[in-house]
Amino acid sequence: MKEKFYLTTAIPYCSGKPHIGNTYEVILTDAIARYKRQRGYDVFFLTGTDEHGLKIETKAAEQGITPKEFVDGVSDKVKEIWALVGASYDKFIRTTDDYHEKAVAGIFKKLLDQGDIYKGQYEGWYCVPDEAFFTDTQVTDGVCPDCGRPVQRAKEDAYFFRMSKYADKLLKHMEDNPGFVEPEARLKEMINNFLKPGLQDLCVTRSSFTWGVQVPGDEKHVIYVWIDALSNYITAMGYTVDEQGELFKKYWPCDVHVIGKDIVRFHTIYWPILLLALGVPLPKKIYGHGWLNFGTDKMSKSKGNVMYADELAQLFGVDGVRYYTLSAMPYSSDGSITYDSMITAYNSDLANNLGNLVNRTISMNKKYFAKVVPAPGADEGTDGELKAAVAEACKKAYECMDGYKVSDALYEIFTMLRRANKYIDETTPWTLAKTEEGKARLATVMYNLLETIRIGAVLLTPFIPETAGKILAQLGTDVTSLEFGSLESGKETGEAEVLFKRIDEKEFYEQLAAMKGEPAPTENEKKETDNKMEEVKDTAEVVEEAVKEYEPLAETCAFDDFVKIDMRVAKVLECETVPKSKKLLRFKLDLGFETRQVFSGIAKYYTPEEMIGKKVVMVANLAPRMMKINGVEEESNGMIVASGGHSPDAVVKVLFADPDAPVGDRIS
Ligand code: ME8
Repeated sequence: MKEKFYLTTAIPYCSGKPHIGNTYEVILTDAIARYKRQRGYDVFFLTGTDEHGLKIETKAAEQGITPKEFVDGVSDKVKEIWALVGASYDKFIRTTDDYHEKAVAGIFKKLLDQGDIYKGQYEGWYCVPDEAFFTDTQVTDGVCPDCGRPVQRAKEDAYFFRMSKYADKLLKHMEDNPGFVEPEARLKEMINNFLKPGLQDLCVTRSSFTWGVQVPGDEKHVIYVWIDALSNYITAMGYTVDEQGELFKKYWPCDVHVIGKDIVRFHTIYWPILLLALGVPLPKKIYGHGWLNFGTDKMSKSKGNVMYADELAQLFGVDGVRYYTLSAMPYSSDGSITYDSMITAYNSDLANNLGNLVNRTISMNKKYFAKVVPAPGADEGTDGELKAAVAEACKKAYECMDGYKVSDALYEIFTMLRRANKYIDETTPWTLAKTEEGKARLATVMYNLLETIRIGAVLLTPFIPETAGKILAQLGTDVTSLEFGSLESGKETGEAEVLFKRIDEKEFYEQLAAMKGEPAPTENEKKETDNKMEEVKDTAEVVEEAVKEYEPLAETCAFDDFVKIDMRVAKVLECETVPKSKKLLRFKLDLGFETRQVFSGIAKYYTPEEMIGKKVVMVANLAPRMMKINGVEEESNGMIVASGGHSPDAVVKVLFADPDAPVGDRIS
C-alpha cells in the first residue's frame, strides 16, 4: 500500500485577488505534492479560502453587497488563479462551507464544555486590520507588533482559551521533535519568544462584527477567525467532534502545513494547542517559507508594486512564473522578484540552458539519425562525467526536495543541464557527423544527450510540469525511470519545438505597459528598481578603496558581541568560476545541517580545483545578501573567512579549517 502524504497551504484571506506572494505558496505546495506523487506517495493536497472576519465584512459593505456575495467572487478568482498556475489540489475548502461552519461551532462547544474555553472580559490593544488584541508589553509606540499599523484601546465581553494549560506539553513536543517546525530558526524563535516567557490566555471570540461562525448559544459573539481558519485542516477531511470522516482517518496527521513566515506563530502555537485540547494528534511538520518581495521592498498596494500571477503568466508563461518563483525563493530567507530579474532568469535558464539544450539535441538527432534514438556504444571522453553529473543531480534533487529545499533542487537540476550543454561543446557532434568513424561515436553522444534531457524532464516535472511534458513528447517517450539508459533505442522522437522564446527587454516593457494601460517605464525608472538590489562588491575594488597602510585595529568588542558571530566549519562541495567575473567564485558549502551558496571574491587567488573538498571557516549567521551576478539576482548566504582582503597588497589567503574538524562545528 502506498504511504500517505497530506499537505496543505495556508488559506488566503478572501479579501481580494491573491498576489504573486500568496500564489507562490500554492505553487510551492504544488511542487512538493507533485514530487511526492512522483515518489509513489498517496498524496492529498488541500487548499482553500479564509472567508470570515471584519475586513471582509467592511469590504462587502463598501461595495454594497453581502459578505457572502463578496467572498463568492473572490473565492472564484482564487480558484481561477490556482488553476492557471496548475495547482493540482485534491480539495478546496471555503470557511463559509456549511460543513466547516458546523464543525467549527462543534469544536468551540466541546472546548467550552470541557473548560478549556471560559467567558471573561477583554481589555487591550486592538489591531483592526489583523483583528488581534495585544497586551501592554507587546505594544510599543502604539503600533501592532505584527503589522506595524496603529492599535486602539478596546474592551469587550469575550471568551478565552486557556493556552497556558497546554504550553508545557507543546514545549516538550517541540524539544523532542526539532523537525516539527522548519527552518529550525523559526522553531527557536517560537520557543524563546513565546513559549518560554509563558503564554497568555487567548481571546477567541469577537463581538465587534457579525461575519463569522457564531458562538453556540451566545449570538452576540463570533468565533475568532484564526480558530475558524486553522480548523480547516481537519474539517476539510471530515473531522467533527462527534465523528471522523474517512479522509481524516486516512490522512491525518498532516505531513506538512506549508505557510508563510508571518503566520508561523498561529500554526506552531495556537493550532497545536487547539489540537492538544481536542485530543487530536499534532501535524508532523510546519514549514514557514520566506516572503517574495518586490526587489527588496514588501509588496503592497499602497506602494503600487504588487504583482499578480495571471499578469506574469501572460508575460512569461505559466512555467516561467513557476520556475522563477520556485528558484528565487531560498529555503530560509526571503526571495526577490523584479521584471528585470525574471527576464534574465527566463532567458538564461529557461531559454538558453534548458530550451536550447532540448532544441539542439532533438534537431541534431533528426538531422543525423532521422529522428531515431540511436543505440549507444562504449563510454569515451567525458561520457562518464556527464553520467556522474546526472546521477548526482538525481540524488541531490531528491535530497533537497525531502528537506523542502526546493530552490536548491532546481539549482541541482540546472547544474546538470549546464553540464550537458558543456558536453555538446566538448563532443562537437557536427564534427563527428562528418566522418563514418565519427558517426559511431555520434550515436553514443546523441543517446547520452537525449537520455540526459529525458531525465532532466522527469526531474523537472514537479516544478514545470507543462514544459516537462512537452520535452517528453518531443523525445517521444513516457519512460520516467531515473536510471541512465532507460530511453529505448530504435524509437522515434517527435519534432523539435521551441520551449521558451527569448524575451526581448524592450518589447517586454512595451507589452507590460500595454497590458497595464500605462506608458513604458523609462531607463531611469528601471534602473531605480534595479539599484535596489545590492550590487556585488568586488573584493579588488574594496582593496583599492581600503587604507594604504596597516589597517588600524577595530574598536574593542565585548565578548558578548563577539559570540554573536557564528562561525562554522564548512566543506566546499562545489566551486566554480562566475562567467564574466574575474574576481568571484561561486561556492556550494556543506554546513552539515544545510548547504549554502556563497560568492567569494577570491578567484584571483584560488582556482575552483584548489578549493573543492577543502574545509573552510564560514561566517554562517551573516544576513544573506542579494547580488547581481551577470544580471541575475542571486543570494550569497554566508562568508568565507580569509586574510588580506583589507590590506593594500591584497594577498588574500583563505583560513582553511583542519581537515579533521567535523563539518558544522562552531568555531570560537
Ligand atoms: O494569513 N510572499 O492569509 P493571507 C510569500 N488567512 N508568501 C506570502 C506573501 C509574500 N509576499 N504574502 C503573503 C492568511 N504570503 C490567513 C491564513 S491559514 C489557516 C490562514 C503568504 O492571505 C502568507 O504568509 O494573508 C500566508 O501563508 C499566505 O500567503 C496567505 O496569506
